[in-house]
Amino acid sequence: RLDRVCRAERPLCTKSDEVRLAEEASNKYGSPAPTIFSKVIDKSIPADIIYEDEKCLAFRDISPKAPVHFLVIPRVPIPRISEAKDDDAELLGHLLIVAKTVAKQESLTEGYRVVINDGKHGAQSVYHLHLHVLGGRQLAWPPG
Ligand code: TR5
Repeated sequence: RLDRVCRAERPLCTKSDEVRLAEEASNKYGSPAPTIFSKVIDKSIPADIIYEDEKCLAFRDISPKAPVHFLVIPRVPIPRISEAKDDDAELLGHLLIVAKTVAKQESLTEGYRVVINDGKHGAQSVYHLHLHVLGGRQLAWPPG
């Protein structure tokens, strides 16, 4: 992405690149490529949304890997956990609290698993940060 190239090779940046950097600095994540989850957030595609507030929403995974499998996503498009910033700490904590609240709402009284996949080795397929919450059956450990 251009912003990363510019940061890595700053002396080669043109003035317009600098303007772009300044604009992006005022918008913490610049303009990451919108993913399918942006369309879930703006409701331009249907999803089974089971919780929402001003910071995040939770919806059922379209390809569930357990009897209960939902995702919790922030409204701001942080691409992946490895790109979260220190000042995202409150938001990240909020996502965990929402995961817990919705798990209770889903009656996962015997326990559940919260997973964040990051990047290629983590098998992340959608680059909009999301917590998976899986439950309703005995889960194995370790994951594959
Ligand atoms: O592999 P990672 O961790 O990135 O997980 C992405 C998850 O998004 C997978 O479990 C997919 O099944 C799920 N997914 C993908 C789509 C989608 C979805 N869950 C709900 N609704 C979805 N829509 C409408 N479209 C998708 N492409």
